[in-house]
Amino acid sequence: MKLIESGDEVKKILLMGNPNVGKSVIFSRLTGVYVIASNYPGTTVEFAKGYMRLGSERIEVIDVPGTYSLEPTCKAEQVAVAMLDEAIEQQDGAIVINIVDATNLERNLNLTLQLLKKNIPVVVCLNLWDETKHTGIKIDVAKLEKILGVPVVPTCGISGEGIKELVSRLKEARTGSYSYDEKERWNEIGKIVNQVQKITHRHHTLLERIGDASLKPFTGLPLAVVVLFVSFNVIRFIGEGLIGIVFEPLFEKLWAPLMMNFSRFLGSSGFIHDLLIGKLVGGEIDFVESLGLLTTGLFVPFAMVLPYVFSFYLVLSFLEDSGYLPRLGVSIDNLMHRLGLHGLAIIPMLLGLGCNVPGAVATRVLETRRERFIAATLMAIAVPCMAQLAMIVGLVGRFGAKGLGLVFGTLIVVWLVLGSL
Ligand SMILES: Nc1nc2c(ncn2[C@@H]2O[C@H](COP(=O)(O)OP(=O)(O)OP(=O)(O)O)[C@@H](O)[C@H]2O)c(=O)[nH]1
Ligand SMILES: [Mg+2]
Repeated sequence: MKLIESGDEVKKILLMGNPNVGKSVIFSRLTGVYVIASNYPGTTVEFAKGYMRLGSERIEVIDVPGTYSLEPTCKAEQVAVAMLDEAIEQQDGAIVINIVDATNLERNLNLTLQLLKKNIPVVVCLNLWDETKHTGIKIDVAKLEKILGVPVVPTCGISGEGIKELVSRLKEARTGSYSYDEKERWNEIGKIVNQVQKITHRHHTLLERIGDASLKPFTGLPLAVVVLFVSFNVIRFIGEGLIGIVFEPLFEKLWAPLMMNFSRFLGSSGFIHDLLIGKLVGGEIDFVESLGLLTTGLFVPFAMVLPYVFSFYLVLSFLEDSGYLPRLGVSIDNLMHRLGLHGLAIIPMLLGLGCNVPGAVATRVLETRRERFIAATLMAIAVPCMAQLAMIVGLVGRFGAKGLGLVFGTLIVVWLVLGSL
C-alpha cells in the first residue's frame, strides 16, 4: 500500500469520473485561470490542464475525459485509460481524484472499484452532494471511507462546499486496499451500496405533484383553465384594489379640487376649458365623462389602465418564474396544433394580452416563418392588449360575467376559427 505522506509528494492530479459528474466544475475550482486546453496526442479528444498550489508545490491538474469504466468502449474512454496508465508508469507522484455522482452511487462505484485495483493513490470525491439531499439519498461517508480504504469527501462543485476539505485530504490519498473478485464486481458494488446508502422515503411536495399534473393531458387542461381563471381574477383583484385604494382617491381628493379651481380660472367654459377640463357634469368634473385632456385624459391611462397593466405583468412574471408557462405550452399543445402552431405559441399570446408589441417580439421563439406569421396575425386580430382589456373590463364589467363572457367568448371563437382556416 502506497501512502503519500506529505503534500509535497503530490505532483500531479488526474480528475477521473463518469461523464457529467462535475469534473470540469471541480477542475476549475482547484485550478487558477491558466488553463491549457489541448488534444490528446493523435486524437481529437480534448482535455484541460491547469495548475494548483498545495503547500509550496505547484501541482499539475488534468481534467481527464469522462469514462464509465477502465475497459474503454469509445475514443474518449481510451484516452482516459491511456492517461491513467501513463501516470502509473511514470511513477511521478500522480494521484487520482475520483469524482463520483453521489446521487448515482451504484453506477459510479464501478469505476471507483476498478481504480482501487490500480497502483495509484486515490481520493474519492462525492460530488453533487447537494442533490442527494433533494432526492432523499443518505450516504454514510465514514462507513464508505472505511470500506474503500481511501479518503471520501462530499462536495458540491457549483457552490464550492467541501473543496477545502478535499484539498486538505489530498495528501492522505492511497492505493486501494479493497479486494474483490473481478467477476463479482457488480455484486460487490451492490453490497457496498446496501451498507452505506439509505434512500429515505420522501413525500413529493405538493408543488411537485402539481408540476407533474400540469403536464398530463387529463389534469393539465383543467389545471390550465383553473390557472388562467385564478390569474385573471388576481389581476382584477390587484388592479381594482390599486384603483380603489390609490388612484381614485388620488384623483377625487387631490386632482379634482385642483382642476375645479383651474376650471373656474378658465371661466368654466370656452374652447381651452373644454379642451383641458372638458364638460362639467352637474357642475362637477366627471373623470370618465368630462373628456378633457387633464381630466379624462389622465384618469383613463393612469387610474383605469395602468393598474391592470401593472398587475398583469406581476402575475405573468410569477407564472413564468414558477415554470408554469412552458408546462402550459405542453398541455395545450394538441389544441394549438389545430391552429398550425406549437403549444409554445401560447406564451407570445399571453404576452400579447399585456401588450401586442412584446407579444410579437416573443413570436421569435417559434421555429418557422409560417408559425410566426400565424401567431402574430392571430394576436393582432383576436388578442386584446392590456389597454384594450382594461377598457373592455371597464366598459362591460358592469354587466358582470355575462358581458365579459360574451366579449371574450367572441374573441376566443374568432381566434379559433381564424386559426383553423
Ligand atoms: N447541483 C449540482 N450540480 C453540479 C455539481 N457539480 C457539477 N454540477 C453540474 O453538473 C453539470 C456537469 O458538470 P461538468 O463539470 O460539466 O461535468 P463533467 O464531469 O466535466 O462532464 P463531462 O466533461 O461531460 O464528462 C453542470 O451543469 C454542473 O453545473 C454539484 O455539486 N451540484
Ligand atoms: Mg468536463
